Amino acid sequence: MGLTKSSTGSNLLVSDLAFLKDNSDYVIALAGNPNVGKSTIFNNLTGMHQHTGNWPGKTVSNATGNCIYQNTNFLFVDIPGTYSIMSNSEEEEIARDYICFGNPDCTVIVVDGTCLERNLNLVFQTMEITNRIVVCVNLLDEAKKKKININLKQLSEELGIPVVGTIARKKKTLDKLMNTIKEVCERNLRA
Ligand SMILES: Nc1nc2c(ncn2[C@@H]2O[C@H](COP(=O)(O)OP(=O)(O)O)[C@@H](O)[C@H]2O)c(=O)[nH]1
Ligand SMILES: [Mg+2]
Repeated sequence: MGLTKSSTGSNLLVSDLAFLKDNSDYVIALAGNPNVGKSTIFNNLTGMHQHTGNWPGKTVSNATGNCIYQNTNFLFVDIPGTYSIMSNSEEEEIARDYICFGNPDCTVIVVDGTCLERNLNLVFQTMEITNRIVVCVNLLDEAKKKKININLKQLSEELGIPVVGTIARKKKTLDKLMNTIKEVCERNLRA
């Protein structure tokens, strides 16, 4: 798509993250449209306190935090919300640079289960950049209230990538997500 590290000025970003990676086993990017629950998932997994809620500009830079799962140290990066890799705003540029050049071990695209279709744009764009990807269908409680039933297995088969359903506020629903992230990271080691 004609984007290079130097054209986007992201050289510094990539070297910064290479340094961060020294202390952890895997780096995991949390990406997705604004307001889908990325920071809620990030906070629940890392024990940190990123701002959550519905106001613009709340995550303007990449926040990082660690999560130890099954004796493995994962560094999570909560990147700003974005609708597209074709960025329009400062937040979207930060997100685009990270998705394209951050080279995480796994990119989790968090999507809103109440409006899946709109969210799939970013999933398709990211699939063109990496195959180390997990789709996290969040807000399943809200979807249920609206009588929206998502066939996660079929979605996974059609996309050809792992899909996990979550309710970000309920920590126990994040266990399957962690398990899947770990699998993707380890599969990559063997590949
Ligand atoms: N009901 C419900 N609310 C959620 C869920 N995940 C996040 N939220 C709420 O949705 C709002 C946006 O979440 P946030 O984590 O800030 O989204 P972000 O913009 O993607 O980082 C907050 O008020 C969260 O408490 C969920 O699974 N179910
Ligand atoms: Mg956020």
